[in-house]
Amino acid sequence: MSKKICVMGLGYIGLPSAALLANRGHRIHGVDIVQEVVNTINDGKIHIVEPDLDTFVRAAVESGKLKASLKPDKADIFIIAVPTPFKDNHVPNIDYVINATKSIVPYLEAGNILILESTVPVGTTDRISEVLVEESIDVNSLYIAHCPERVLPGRIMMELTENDRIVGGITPESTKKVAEFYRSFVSGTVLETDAKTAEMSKLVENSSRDVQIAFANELSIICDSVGINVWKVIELANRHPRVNILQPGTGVGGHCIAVDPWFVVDSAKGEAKLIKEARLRNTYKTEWVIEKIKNTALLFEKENKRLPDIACLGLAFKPNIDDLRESPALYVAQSLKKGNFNILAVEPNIKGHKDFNVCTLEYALEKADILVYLVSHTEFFGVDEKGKVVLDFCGVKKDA
Ligand code: SAJ
Repeated sequence: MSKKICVMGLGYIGLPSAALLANRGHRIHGVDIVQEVVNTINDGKIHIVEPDLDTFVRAAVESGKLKASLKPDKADIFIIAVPTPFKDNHVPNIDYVINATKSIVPYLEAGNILILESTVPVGTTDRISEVLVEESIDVNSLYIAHCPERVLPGRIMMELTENDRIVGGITPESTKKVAEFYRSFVSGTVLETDAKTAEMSKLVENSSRDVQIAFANELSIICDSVGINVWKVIELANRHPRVNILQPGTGVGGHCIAVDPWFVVDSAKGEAKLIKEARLRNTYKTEWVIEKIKNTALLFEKENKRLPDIACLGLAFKPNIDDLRESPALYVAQSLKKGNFNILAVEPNIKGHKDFNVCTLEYALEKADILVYLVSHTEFFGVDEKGKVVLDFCGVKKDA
């Protein structure tokens, strides 16, 4: 049955969810605090890049099922999908979640569903409930649950419906009601639990990936120090039926995996030692990459009596996307530039960048003295390196 749904936050999760639900026949009132975002969406356009999202948003707006606004409205279901960053000391900042909650207070009615999709520290869903009580809302008349988003940037439209979902309510009745809603559009399994368990499950999914990537990154540093090809070692070790080592790289970027482990560290009262160390190792890997490039450049300078032109191949936070959020590759290129090295920045997925004259791959291959692979974009495999000095941090030359 068609519902009126108010989606708070029209970013990487809120907008795809809003567009998907509108295309399933629901009436969506999307809310964002940025006027430009609201205008763009109401024009049927998008402000983020994600495969197929433009088609979904255009169809949703043209059909009149999706409208964006700066203010919430009455609805049957409220979905909060706002960012949860951390503060300077890695302590989680849930201000956006709390503000979004307070802003819907005037519109809440008995029987409404309130879903928190943002990734949050353990206890935040209960905190929402407390905030509502403080605002004189009868929370017993609402269904409140956490249903963490789990979609992979680049595959969002697909994974929104195909992934299994976890629903954890503040009461068993809330869990049941919210799970029922997700079952109406998710083809994956909808798993029921309580709010705190749902919150922790989401955090450990990303922490688990961070720890595994840290293992691969540490391995890459060890292999480098003893002169072994890490990609070959991983390929061979992964032939064991119960071993599945991930890929080393320039570091861990994006808005999720490098953030969520800190939420666990914050909740764990000193016990999250491995998770914390993994996070620090992944950050260190990026600094190690910078040092390696600098040393190679200085050696070149010694031999050639001039500083080399360094091609930084890839700026995005992972392969084949245009997303530069918390990108280690971008950080490497920026740090080298700050250190007065000559940088040729190549990123086939973007048009330009404020810090660099982004050039074509062909130009960089011709002009550079040192080629540095930072992101394994498809375009970089098998290129003619013209005998240049090459540093590969992301496995473009795995088999070399
Ligand atoms: N990375 C490696 N080696 C690998 C895999 C990834 O260095 O073997 C790096 C990537 O290059 C990138 C970073 O890790 O810099 C993160 O990329 P990712 O593809 O692992 O994940 P995200 O950040 O795009 O999305 C993650 C996903 N979580 C998991 O796979 C457990 C996604 O499902 C979540 O919804 C998303 O975080 C989120 O929003 O929390």
